[in-house]
Amino acid sequence: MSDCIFCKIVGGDIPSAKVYEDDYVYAFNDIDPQAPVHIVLVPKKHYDNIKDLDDDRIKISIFNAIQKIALDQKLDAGFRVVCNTGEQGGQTVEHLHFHILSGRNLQWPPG
Ligand code: D5M
Repeated sequence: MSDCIFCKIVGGDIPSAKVYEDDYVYAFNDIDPQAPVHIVLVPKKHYDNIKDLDDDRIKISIFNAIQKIALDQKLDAGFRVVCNTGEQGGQTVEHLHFHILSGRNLQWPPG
């Protein structure tokens, strides 16, 4: 989608600090980190949210990427994966994405 921030990041039109990439997903450091490690993982193809994701190859890539990032970044003390969805879920960018947060004690339940 031409007006989507994350599509522009995937396409290289907006700069990002790349953490991981494969054929289907791209991960980069969040611009407004909520923890010492805060990575955003997105499918390269635009989906508004997880309800629209219809491609099993991308579903597999997402889980694969989370595992690889956790290992590569040595998130051994723990981490959290968050997929804010919709208005009540706190989603502000309407391109499916997963936050990977680590490096501090994360509270539960979230606010
Ligand atoms: O999270 C959307 C997230 O996207 C939020 O944590 C900021 C991040 N963001 C927005 N623009 C950028 C750019 N340009 N680079 C890196 N990170 C960015 P949500 O779950 O929708 O609230």
